[in-house]
Amino acid sequence: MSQPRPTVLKIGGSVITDKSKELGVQMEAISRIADEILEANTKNLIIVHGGGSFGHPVAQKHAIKEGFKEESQIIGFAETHHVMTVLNGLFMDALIWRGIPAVSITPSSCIMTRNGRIMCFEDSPLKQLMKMGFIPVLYGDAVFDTKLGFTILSGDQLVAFLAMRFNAKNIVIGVDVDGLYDVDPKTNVKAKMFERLTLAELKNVQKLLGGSNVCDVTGGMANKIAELIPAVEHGITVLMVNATKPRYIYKALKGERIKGTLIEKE
Ligand code: IP8
Repeated sequence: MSQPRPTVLKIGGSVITDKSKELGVQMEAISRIADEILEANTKNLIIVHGGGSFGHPVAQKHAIKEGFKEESQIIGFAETHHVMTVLNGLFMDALIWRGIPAVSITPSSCIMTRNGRIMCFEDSPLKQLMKMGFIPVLYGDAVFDTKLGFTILSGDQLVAFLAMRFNAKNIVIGVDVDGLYDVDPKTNVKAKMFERLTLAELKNVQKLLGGSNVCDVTGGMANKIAELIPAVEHGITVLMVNATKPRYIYKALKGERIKGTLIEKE
């Protein structure tokens, strides 16, 4: 029997961490989201989470994204990767102790980038996990790069890559705002949320958006859009919802009607 096309779920770092303090975790959010994932019981799910106040401040401090330039960055790379494994461990705890068969896949061990773009991905373990009914969990990570020595791979690049590689049906992006806006809703009360966007409209929105204003080495909302465009071109539906609100991830995974931004090719 052929397997259903996967769903790729991204949980933003701003949802599961407290971006106002370094290494601040939002354990309640992690637990609630794990409950929602358990209840939704989505077949063929791949989960990716972001770095939030774990990966970003450490990566920024040591300029890891810019690549290897000096010896002092070596410990910075190790620290960045380590704090991501710590955050991933907290997320994995919440999933596994609820009986969700989640298995963590460490991006720095199976992915190499070239100038920041995924160049090779050893995906046999991930394929095997999926075939056997496990839920792979990946995350934005410090990775090795053939040109830069090392860099930062964003969870967003990973989400789009995995969705295309595994011919996903849809991508659900859980963020800390209600969807995609014309301007940053955290700093502009007049911000207008898009309920539905076609690919052509998304490309226009991309031009409107700047980077995020909090510590985010991978470029915030504008980068998110840039990464998603190829996936939408591929025919993959994207739904962006507020994962800080209870039941939104559950409903998004179940395909229920929900406030958020739906992005489709046409
Ligand atoms: O939060 C970046 O992942 P993102 C992870 O998905 C690190 O952009 C290590 C900064």
